[in-house]
This record gives sequence, C-alpha cells and structure tokens, in this order.
Amino acid sequence: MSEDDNKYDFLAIEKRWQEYWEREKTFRAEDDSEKPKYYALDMFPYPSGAGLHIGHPEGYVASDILARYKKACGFNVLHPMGWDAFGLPAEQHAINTGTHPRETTLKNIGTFKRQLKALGLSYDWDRELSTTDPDYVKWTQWIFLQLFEAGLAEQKEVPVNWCPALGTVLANEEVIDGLSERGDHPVVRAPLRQWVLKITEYADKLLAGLDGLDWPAGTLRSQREWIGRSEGTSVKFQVKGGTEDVEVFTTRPDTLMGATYVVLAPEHPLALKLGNEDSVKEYADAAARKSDLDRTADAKTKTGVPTDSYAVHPLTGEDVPIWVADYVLGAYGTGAVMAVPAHDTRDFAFAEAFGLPIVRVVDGGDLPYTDPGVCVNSGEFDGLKTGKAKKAVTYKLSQLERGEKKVTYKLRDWVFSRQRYWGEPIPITFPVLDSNGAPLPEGALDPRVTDEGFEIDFSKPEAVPVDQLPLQLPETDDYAPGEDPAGCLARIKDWRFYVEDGYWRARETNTMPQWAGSCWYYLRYADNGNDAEFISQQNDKDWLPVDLYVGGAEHAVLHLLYARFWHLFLYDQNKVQSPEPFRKLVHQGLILGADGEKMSKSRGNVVNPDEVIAEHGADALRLYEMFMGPLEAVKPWQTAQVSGVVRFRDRVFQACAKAADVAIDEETEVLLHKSMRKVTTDIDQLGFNTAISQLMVLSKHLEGMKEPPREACEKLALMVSPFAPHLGEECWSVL
Ligand code: ANZ
Repeated sequence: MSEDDNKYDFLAIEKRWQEYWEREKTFRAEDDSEKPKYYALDMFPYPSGAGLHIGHPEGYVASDILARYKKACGFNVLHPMGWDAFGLPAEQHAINTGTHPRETTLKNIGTFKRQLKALGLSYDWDRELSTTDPDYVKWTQWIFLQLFEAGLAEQKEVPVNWCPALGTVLANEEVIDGLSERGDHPVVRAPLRQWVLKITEYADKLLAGLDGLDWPAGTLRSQREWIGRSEGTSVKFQVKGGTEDVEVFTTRPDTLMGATYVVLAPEHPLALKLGNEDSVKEYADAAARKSDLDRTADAKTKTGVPTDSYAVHPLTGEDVPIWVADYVLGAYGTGAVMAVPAHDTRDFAFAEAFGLPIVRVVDGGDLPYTDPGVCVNSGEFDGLKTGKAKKAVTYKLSQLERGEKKVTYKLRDWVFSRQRYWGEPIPITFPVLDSNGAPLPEGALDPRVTDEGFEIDFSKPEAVPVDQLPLQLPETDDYAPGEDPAGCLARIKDWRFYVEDGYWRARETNTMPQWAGSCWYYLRYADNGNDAEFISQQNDKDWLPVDLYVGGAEHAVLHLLYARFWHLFLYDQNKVQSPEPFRKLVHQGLILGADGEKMSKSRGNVVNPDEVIAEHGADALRLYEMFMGPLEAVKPWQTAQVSGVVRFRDRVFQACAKAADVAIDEETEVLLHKSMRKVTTDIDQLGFNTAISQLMVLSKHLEGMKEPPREACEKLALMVSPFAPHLGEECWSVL
C-alpha cells in the first residue's frame, strides 16, 4: 500500500456516509415499536441570518452521542430537529429591506439545515418542524384556546413602557431616564390592554415538580428563586383618623414591636391619598422610570418622601408615620412594608437617612441585627425565640382580626401580547358596536374604511372556532410598528374587520411572543403531521417525557418555566400523561474565543464551523468540541488542538485498516475491556472528554501493533462511532 492509499480522505468519506444515512433513513424513529424508547432533544435554534455558530454543535453533538449510543444499545430513538422561527430579527430585516419575514426565515433555515447535515447529526429529518408552519401554528393557537377556556388567559390593563416613536413596548432594561435606549425617543408608562397567562396559579405545582427532576442544581435554584415562594404574615395597620387599612407583608412578624414606620411603594393605591401629594406625585413619576433591580439594590442610598398621615400600630396603638419609598416594590407582597430598622438592612439605611426611630426587639449583635434570636422590648412576647414568636404574634393578630398567615410569590403573570407582525395571531375576536352600543350591522358603515362611529367591545372576547384554525397572518408589506398600540395588524383593516351573521366583528391584533412556539415543540416531534390532534394519546405515551434535553443555561428560567407551565396545564386537562416534560436537563458550557473572551465579530475571534469542517472534517470538529473539557464547562477554542484529534482519527483508521485475524493477546484484551467499561459509563454520565481520552489510549496501542486483532478493532470502531460517526462507519465497512 502506498502512502496515498492510506490517507484518510475525510471530505469524500463524510459526504458518502451522510448521503447513505439520508437515503436509507437510518435514523428514522419508529412509532409503535416494541423496543424501549429514548428521546434525545436539542433546544431548537432560532434560524438567524448569521448561520450556525461554533457553540451550536457543542450541545447538538452531545445529544447526538447519546442518541447514537442508545440506538446501538437497542433503543428506539427519537432525535429530532426544528426551527424556532418567529421573532424580531426577521421582522426587523423585513422593515429594513422589504423582504417578507417568511422568505428570510426560509432562506436561513436552508443554511442551518445544510450546516447541521454537514455535522453528521443523526436527526430524523422526517419530523422536522418550524414554529411558523401553518400546521404548527394551528396547534399553538389551539393550546392558547385551551388556556383561554380554562380561564388562564385573560385580558388585563398592564402598565408597560410604551414608546410611540418605535411603536412598541420596551423592557425596563431598554429605558434610560424615560428615553428609549435605542434612538432616545420618549417612553411613557401607560396601561395597555394585554393578554396575560395566569402562570401564578401554577406557582405551587411548578415548584413541587422541580423535586423529581434530574436537572443542574443551579437551574433548579434559579427556577425556585424566580417563583420565589415566601411564607409570612399579613398585618393590617389602620390609617389614623380614617377607615382605610394599610396591609403589609412580613416574613418577620416576631419583630412587629420594633416597627417604627410604614412604607408604601410609590405605585400603592393609597400613596396619593395621604397628604403631601405634590411631592409624592413627583417622587412616584421619577420612580416609574427606574427598574425594580435599581430600586431594591442594597448598595443604593435610600430615597423617599413622607405623607402627612400616620398608621396605628396594631398591638401598641401608637402612631407610626407613613412614608413612600421606591425600595418597596408595588408588585410584590402587598406593595407595603412595616419597617423594622433595627433588624432589616434596607429599613436601617432608610431610618438613618431620615432620622426615624430605631428600636431593638431581638437580642443579638450589632444593628441592624438580621439573624434570629430572642425577643426583647416586646411586652408579652419577651423571651420567645424567633420561630415561636412568629407564631405567637401571628396568632395574636388573628385574634384581633389584624393579620393572618400569608404566602406570596415573586412570580408574576406572563404578559403574552406583542404588538408585532411576525408571531402567531392570538385567535380571539370581539364584537363591533355602533355609537349606541348595539352590535354594528353590515351595511350601516364599513369599519375597514372609516375610523369613526363604532367601537370594538374588548369585554366580550370569543375564541376562533377550532375548525377555522390556523388563523393566519395577513399578507402585507407593511410590517413596521406604528403609533397605534394595538400593533401593526390593526392597520390591516381588511384582515381586522369581517362580517359574521350580518354583524361586524374585529380580530385581536396582538400576536404571541416567541416563547409560545417553544412551549410545546417537543410534543409535536412525537406526532408531527397529525391533523386531528396536537399529539395522539398513543404517541404521547410512547415517546414522552424527553429523556435528555440539551441546551443553553440562558434558558434556565423563561423557556424552561413556560414550557413546564404549558405541559402541567395540558396534564391537568388530561391531554398529556406526564406532569413534567424534561426528565434530564444538561447545559453545555459557552465556547470562548482563543483569547479567552466571548466570541464576537468586533473582537475578530469568531470561529466558523463551516471552515473547520472544510479544513479538518466534521468528525474532527465533533471530537474536538467534546474533547475540549467537561460539557458544562466554559472553555476557550484552541485551533492548534484540533490537530490532536485529527491524529487520533487517522490512527483509529490506520489500526482498523490493518486489522488481522489473529488471537487477541492478554495485554490488548485487558486494555480493551477496561476501555469498554470506561467509555460506556462515561457516555451515560455525559463525560465525553474522558471517554475520548480512553479511546486515544486504546487506538495508540492498536495502531502500534503490527497485526492489531480484528476483534479489538471492531470494538474500537463501535465505541468511536457515537463521537465520530463517519469514521465509525468507514472503519466498520473496511473491517
Ligand atoms: C418586616 C421585616 C423585619 C422584614 C425584618 C424583614 C426583616 P422575602 O423573603 O423576599 O419574601 N417586603 C415585603 N414586601 C415588600 C415589597 N413589596 N418590596 C420590598 N420589600 C418588601 O422578603 C419579605 C420581606 O421583604 C418582608 O419582611 C418585608 O420586610 C420586605 F427584621 O417585614 B420584612
């Protein structure tokens, strides 16, 4: 054999096997199989214009290794891929270039798909889906309607940051001193009619469900903190000389005797009714422009204004002043606190700043003393330890009808409306009324051509009938947001207004957020193409829950909480049979540039997967990304090390190419069995870098032999296959 014959021609070999797998549908998942199932899921990508980046393959290869390994072990494997394809960038691109977002999206999907195929991932492409497919949108809308009918989707006036110039609602982080971060346009805090999903009704279930999950500890913690269940006591302070009560929420009722003032959030309904209104109003307006994070940061100097009123202490009957301050949040607890400066850090800073009294009621170290201890200066409660005192004070308050046990959550209901084009239309319609408030008959006037003489009755939302789903987006070239807070669809009047049974009706013009489509895609893969149901009972039972879910830690809360919420809801409705969708979850670590910094165009440290594949091959890219370090670790790209895995690949091939029918010697046999044990246990634990190290040792040994025993080479090829599948196939066929 000449040198050249021996050279591993990865470009031709990889292409050949990829074509083979596609032609043979090697990775088709079988419905109704006798085999045990394994469902390996990737977080599906947003098909951006930039194409695949080097971080994508890391998670995809990891789940692919498990999928291929389980298949080899006799499992019926479901390993699908799809596209999270609604969202802002395609719409922004449309506004800038006039290209319809659907066109951009299709083009980008084409690029992504080509790139993923070049990696040799074992997807069942027959199950591919895009959240923008009409057939998928239909069921996303259907699930929304299930929520609507169960009373979990409702309209609410929600104060939002509305920027008329940009024609959109902005997040708190996008507003700086009342101006939009982008473009410096004025932003007003205005109540807007929004669709809200009542995820708070699922707070306890979402919390309880976390206990049984094999998820990263940090992600479980993030979800628990996000839900933020807090047990405490609500206490009513009567406003002196009035009939109103200020109700506060406290986790330390044992410190009630040390409450020396009461603080209302600037948004509190009583804030502008207790005197000193001008200052309070000015203060509240300024607070409305700050983020909650800024307001509550411990390090911030505390600001506030006094009202002219006092509250009556429920136990002592003493007067305590009522203040307004923005370190108290309007949307948490009751939006008011009893301030105990001796034992709470923020209250202490505030009392110091404004000269308010500080009374110690828990024995212990320096003030503020925030640990538990024993009650002092607390009358009948003196001598009680914190735990007992909490109960005793709460009991006393309940006797006086001035308080009770209370649980609060940090979790807020989910604002589900977007005033955008490129999303699923919310499948709801409303009656149109004439100027007398009666249903507007066809022929009276045409709401498509005039803006006057009629009104939409938002108080009577009605579901679009299921047989009319999907409710599709209208075709338009006018995607730009505008001055109408109802969103850009409100301008497309031929779509918005229609006649039914002789009367005009109006469609909802808000669309769903991008989160909607990613809430249930893993269900659809298991029964893609089912026209009659979003998933059949049988396929749900056969495939769900997902056995392994791999994706970025940036989704620790929102996506992973929203998806769990929809799934738990569907479970309660008897539509799915498992309460939790994702049994095991793993986050791949970020891949940094060679300089140890986050990859970015401006730094010039971006590695392009297409180039790596062209130069070294897909197997080399796969092996390198798995060999860089533990899957979850953050790690820098080091191009020089790619040649190390290339040498390994070539060595495996050389060994197999010269395999001989000779009896296996003892040294080789011991090493082989040790390797089999290590590689299989490592794969089960997703310890891919150490599995590859072991395979390197084995391949070096075999390649160093004059006549490597065929039996050992076959095992090597099998073990290498999940990591470097083209190599595995090639070796197997050579053997
Ligand atoms: C009196 C007190 C005394 C408190 C003390 C703490 C220590 P978590 O654990 O996060 O639930 N609080 C209540 N509502 C608030 C709001 N809307 N904005 C800001 N702070 C609020 O925190 C509960 C505690 O946070 C409550 O207990 C209250 O302060 C404060 F020695 O009440 B505490």
